[in-house]
Amino acid sequence: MSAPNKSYDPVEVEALKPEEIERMRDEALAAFAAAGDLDTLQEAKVAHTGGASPLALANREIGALPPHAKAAAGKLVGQARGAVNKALAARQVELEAERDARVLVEEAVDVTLPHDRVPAGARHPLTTMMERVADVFVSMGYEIAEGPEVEAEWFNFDALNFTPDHPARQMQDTFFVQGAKGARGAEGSGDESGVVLRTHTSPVQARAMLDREPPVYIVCPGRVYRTDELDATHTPVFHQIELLAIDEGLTMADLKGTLDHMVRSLFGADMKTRLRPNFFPFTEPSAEMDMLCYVCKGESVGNPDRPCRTCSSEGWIELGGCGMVNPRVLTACGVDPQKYSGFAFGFGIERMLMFRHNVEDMRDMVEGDVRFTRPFGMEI
Ligand code: FA5
Repeated sequence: MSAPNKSYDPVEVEALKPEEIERMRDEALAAFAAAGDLDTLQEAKVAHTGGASPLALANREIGALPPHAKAAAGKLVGQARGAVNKALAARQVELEAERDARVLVEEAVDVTLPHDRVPAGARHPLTTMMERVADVFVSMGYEIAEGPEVEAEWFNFDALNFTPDHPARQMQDTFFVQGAKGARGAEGSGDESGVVLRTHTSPVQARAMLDREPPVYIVCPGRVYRTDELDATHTPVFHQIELLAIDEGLTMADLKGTLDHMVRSLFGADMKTRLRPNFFPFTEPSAEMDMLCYVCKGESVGNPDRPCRTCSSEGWIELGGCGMVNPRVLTACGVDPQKYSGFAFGFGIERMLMFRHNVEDMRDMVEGDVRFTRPFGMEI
C-alpha cells in the first residue's frame, strides 16, 4: 500500500482506474457464473473477494489517496465489491439449491423395491393350525400334554382296549420299531412288549390318566405315523390333536357342547356339529363327528344351482372320532369308572388344513416348497 500523497490521483493509480475496477468486477462475476459447483465457487470467492484479491488490493490503495480523491475511489471500489458480493451470494444460493436437489435424487430410497436380505421365515401352516386349535382348549382351562412319538405298544394299543387279536390292530397299519405282539406280531412271541411309532395321539390319554389324579383336562397335539402311502389325501407322517376330559358326571352332552364350542371358535358363531355312530375300542359309545360345512352352511344339499366344492354338496364335513372313554380304559389307567367318566376326541390336522384352506393335495404340505407356505402369511 502506498503512503498518503497529496498529489495522488486515483486515475493515475493503475489499480484504481475505473476500467480496471470494472475489469476486476467483471472477472469476478464471470468466475462466479462459471463455477459449476460449490467447491469451484469457494475457490472463486477466495480469488475475487479474499484478502489478496485484486479488489481488496485496490481497496487498500484508497488509504494512500489524498482526502479529495478518497470518496470517488471509495465509491467506485465499494460499488464493485458490492456487486461482486451480491453475485457471489446469489450464485451460492443457486448452487446450494442445485446440490440439494441432486442429493435428494441421488440419495432417494425407493421403499417399493424388494430388499435383498434373506426373507424372514414363517412357521408351517400345520404348526399354526395345530396351535390355533390347542389355544381354543387352553382358553377353556385345558392343559397341553405331550407324549413320545416312539411309543410302547402297550400305550398305543393295549391300554386303549385293543386286545391282541382285536381287528382294530389291523385298522391302523403300524411301524414297529421293536418286536410286535398280538394279532400283527409275526415276529413276536406274544410275550414281548413291542415299540411302535405311535399311530395316533390317543396313547397320551393313557399316559395322562396314569400321571395325574382326576379331574383331567388335557389337549395333546402331535405327530403320528402310519404305513400309508403318500398320496393326495394320505401321508405316512401326519398330525393329530386329541382331547381328553375326565371328571365326575361328564356325559355325551358335555362332549357335544365342547365340540360345538370348538367349531364355533375356529369357523364362526353359526357353526355346529353332529355325531354319527362309529366304533373305537377306547371309547364307548363312539361317534364320528362332522361339522356343518362352513362354506355353504348346508345350503348346497339337494340344491344343484349352488354346488359346494368344500363338502361335495353334502352339507357336512367329517372332522374326526370321539366318544365316552371306555370304562375298561379308565380301569387300565387307574381311574375308578364308578366315580369318574370322561370323553375324548381326536382328528387330523392335515385334513382340517385341506378343507379350511382348499388345499387339494396333501403332498404340498410335506414337500417344503415355500410357494405353498408363503400365502399363509407370517402368522406366528
Ligand atoms: C384315530 O386315530 C383315533 N385315535 C381318534 C379318536 C380319538 C377317536 C379319541 C375317539 C376318541 P382315525 O384312525 O379315524 O382315529 O384318525 C383320525 C384322523 O386322522 C382322521 O379323521 C384323519 O383326519 C386323520 N388321518 C388318518 N390317517 C391319515 C393319513 N394317512 N394322513 C393324514 N391324515 C390321516
